[in-house]
Amino acid sequence: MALEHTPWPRDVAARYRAAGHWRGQSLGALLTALAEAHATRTAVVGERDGVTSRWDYAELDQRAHRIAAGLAESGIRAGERVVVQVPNVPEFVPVLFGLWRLGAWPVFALPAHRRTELRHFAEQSGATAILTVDTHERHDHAALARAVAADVPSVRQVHVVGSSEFDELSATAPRELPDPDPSGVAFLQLSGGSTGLPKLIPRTHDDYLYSVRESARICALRPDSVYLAALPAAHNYPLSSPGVLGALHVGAKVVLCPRPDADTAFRLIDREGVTITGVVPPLAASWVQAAARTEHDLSTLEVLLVGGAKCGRELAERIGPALGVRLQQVFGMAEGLVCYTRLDDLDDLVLGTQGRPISPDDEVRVVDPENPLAGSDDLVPPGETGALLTRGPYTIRGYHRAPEHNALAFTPDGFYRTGDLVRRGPTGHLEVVGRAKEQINRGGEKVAAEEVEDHLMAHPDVLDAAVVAVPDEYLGERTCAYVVPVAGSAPTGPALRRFVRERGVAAFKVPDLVQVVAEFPVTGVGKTSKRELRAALAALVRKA
Ligand code: OOB
Repeated sequence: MALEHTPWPRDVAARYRAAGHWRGQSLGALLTALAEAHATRTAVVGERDGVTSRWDYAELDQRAHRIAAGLAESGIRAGERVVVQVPNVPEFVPVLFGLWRLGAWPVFALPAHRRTELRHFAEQSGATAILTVDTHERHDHAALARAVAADVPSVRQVHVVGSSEFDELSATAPRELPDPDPSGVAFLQLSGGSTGLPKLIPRTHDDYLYSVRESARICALRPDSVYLAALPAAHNYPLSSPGVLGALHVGAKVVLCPRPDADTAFRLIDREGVTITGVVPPLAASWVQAAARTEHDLSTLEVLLVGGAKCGRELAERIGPALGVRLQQVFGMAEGLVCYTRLDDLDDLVLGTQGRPISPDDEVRVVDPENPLAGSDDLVPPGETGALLTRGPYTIRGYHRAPEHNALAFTPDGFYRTGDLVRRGPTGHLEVVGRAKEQINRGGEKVAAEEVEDHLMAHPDVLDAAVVAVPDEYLGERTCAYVVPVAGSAPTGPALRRFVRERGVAAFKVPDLVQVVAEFPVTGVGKTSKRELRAALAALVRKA
């Protein structure tokens, strides 16, 4: 187990327990407590195939018990990994709690992921099952899951929400199952990644529940709050910041939005009396525009969280007036650290920063941005830009089964190198000013340059490839792939884009632009430096 999960040092863990951050409650036990406290209050509202379901806490609890028992009966054991690719349908919630009750670890795929990514998640986690839906947005997810199961020997089962098999499984009589250790791993989240395919992030019951509880408090969730999960709920942000779990934690109502477009979201905000939701900046911009001409009543909406990518000041200033909400910026990462602007912060902080950490025990270092391995001795002066390092009671100490990557991604004393460039103000609020990692943030969707380069390099006509960010008015950034062809070949942009798509990857990773060039520029001493190459190309594109 040591390689799979790098635990916090014993004395540090004891400190987090003594401080009351880690309370020894499992996520399954949380639902039991919620069902006792709020039995008849509505917990989950969602739509699948045009049918709306509305479950109270007692029913959610029952469903989770039955799914846990059904999965146990089908042979899934505590500690096994289950790749979950379930979009925003109501079943998402009882499926999660069912797995948690059983002590199996969900591996959270996004609906956009395709064969290559799912295969990687299954292989990397050693998953024994995939849990999915039949179709979603015209894509056949059941067929995708079966194809992956055929490729990955450890995967023995595929369960499809909405199938008769799953209905039967969900009708299994509940049974007593031992409560998993709250200090153990509860699930694997995905990293945005900057090298190769996404890394898997082990989060424990204890650490996750701490971030959920504090997020709910910081976002002022109450039992009569209504949270709309507008983004795919499996992502850390809509799941826990404060998200689906934050809302459930206080006995509030969660509404799962099948698509994040303004028409769908506004309809649900109006119908369900939504009070709070979270979006990425491009979505915030489109909601701001749509609000001017909507016939839906948005007056119940109190707070709009915006994060996942930088929300520029201009957009930030438009959000409150256009939507009649208090803006709350959130800067977080699946690895842990989450920062929020506080609801009572001065406007200047709310509009101009990405917030401050959740916990007094979140440790933040802002270090020399030129030195990728900077640690404790390389702090920049207060207020200056540097690379953000962090450790704390809900930030992991290592990725799942990735010892070599861990040696680079974490300092010897356990700080996570976020790859973000920030400035820290006197109030502790952070302003995200850029990025040192080789990742493109496409409106909140993270694309690792190297991952796309590897796909391009697999094409027989491609000699070399470099993927860089291009500034984009709507998404913030888009991807541009620069390609040097093999002598005598002439690959075209459309052909290369099709090639990447057909390798079975999420559509958001297919390069937005492809430029075929004769050669990459070289540095003064004639060496090809990929880092400088990217900077030069990015500058070129910006000028154009
Ligand atoms: C969230 O999580 P991830 O894991 O998809 O991405 C994390 C990365 C950060 O390291 C940073 O580069 C970027 O996304 N990011 C932001 C940002 N929020 C995230 N960059 C600038 N401004 C922001 N407000 O994206 C995530 C997880 C939990 C809560 C919110 C977002």
